[in-house]
Amino acid sequence: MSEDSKPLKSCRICNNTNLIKYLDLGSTPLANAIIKKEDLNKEEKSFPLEVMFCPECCLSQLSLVVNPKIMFSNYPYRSSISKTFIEHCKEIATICQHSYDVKDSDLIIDIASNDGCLLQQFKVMGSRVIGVDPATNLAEIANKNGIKTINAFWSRDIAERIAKEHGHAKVITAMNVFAHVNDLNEFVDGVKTLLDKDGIFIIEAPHALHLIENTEFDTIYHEHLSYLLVKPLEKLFSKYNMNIFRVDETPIHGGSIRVYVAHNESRHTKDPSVGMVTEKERNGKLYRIEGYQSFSKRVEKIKQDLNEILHKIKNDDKVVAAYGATAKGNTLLNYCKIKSDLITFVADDTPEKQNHFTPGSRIPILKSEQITIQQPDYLILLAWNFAKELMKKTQDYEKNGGKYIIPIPEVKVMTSH
Ligand code: DWN
Repeated sequence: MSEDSKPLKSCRICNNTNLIKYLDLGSTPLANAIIKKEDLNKEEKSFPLEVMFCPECCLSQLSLVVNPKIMFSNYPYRSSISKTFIEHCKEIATICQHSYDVKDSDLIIDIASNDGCLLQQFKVMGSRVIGVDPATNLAEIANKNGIKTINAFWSRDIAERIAKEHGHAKVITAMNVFAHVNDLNEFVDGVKTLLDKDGIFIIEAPHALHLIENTEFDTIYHEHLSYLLVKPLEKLFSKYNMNIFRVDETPIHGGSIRVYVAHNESRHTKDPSVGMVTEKERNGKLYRIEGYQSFSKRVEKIKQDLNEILHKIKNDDKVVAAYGATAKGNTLLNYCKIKSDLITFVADDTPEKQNHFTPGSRIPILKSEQITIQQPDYLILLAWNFAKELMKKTQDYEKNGGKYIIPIPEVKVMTSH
């Protein structure tokens, strides 16, 4: 793909061309395109951000595909910053060890392995691990940490290369990447090629059920091409003689599904969890466009409420800062048209993000020690999905009278207890 972006022509799972738009967040810069100080005078690229529903297979997807090379070749997000996520990775490795008999000699592949956060847990267990990640900066960090990482986008070629050099994989994981992929056929083809006959492929991604029910519209940005339900995924894997045999629901990232996939001829049998989750999707009216029609109104209300509260705080001569220079935060700030006159700085513990500015809203990103130093009156948790961890980290701030603002599912001022 040479151009910066291209319109979506048809559904990426069932090729249906009659897609229905149900949300338009306007034009926004890329969510992780943080800005260096010396580039503040440069114009930023913005792209339309619209969500379409496929009435055939029920997949929600963006109307536009931004060139992944622009978004992922150098990536400022580090999975290991959050202790909650490290614990989460331990849980996944333990499930594989205990429930699927992963042994020392087994090969574990993590697609979009970031800084090696998940593979570290499998390595500790003694497994052979290989990561694949397109971000050169992250692959460098992972390799330095002893996690063998191939710096490339996942593809059938990469899968064949690994199979030739290392054999087939017992477990292939794809954490927070499946929703980022445009060509799902190439992606699944690669997985099918490398996965052992009784191997398991595990996808984890935000569940569109929570996106809609909890108005988590800030998780909509150009990196997230698809908003996943189990039903369309079942349709996709059936095309590859593969099937979903288990689905776990997990609260991570605002509510995610962990989907376990295997070859049809494998020894894995379907358990009731799959039907239970599709039942929830059906009861949530997510298989018909009607289930999405109140969404944009609820999104609009959050914009209104957040602006009201931030302007009132400003009029009271009080100061607001934020914690978590998140991708989702950039959708929220840019859609709500909130800038540095309302939020003085965003704290973040990711070294790659510090001393940069947020895309569009151009708020300075500083070290989190500034929360104690500057003691703002309010702290908006843009990483609301890690609210518990952030509140624990800022107990002194709260003891000194600080208050938290949580923007999703509805704007609330709150304390940790
Ligand atoms: O899918 C994606 C998810 C998994 O991660 C990616 N496309 C992009 C990214 O989205 P995000 O930036 O909205 O994710 P998080 O995980 O909510 O980001 C948390 C941010 O908060 C990071 O920048 C790190 C920061 N943080 C921190 O500074 N101190 C987080 C914690 C827990 C902390 O203690």
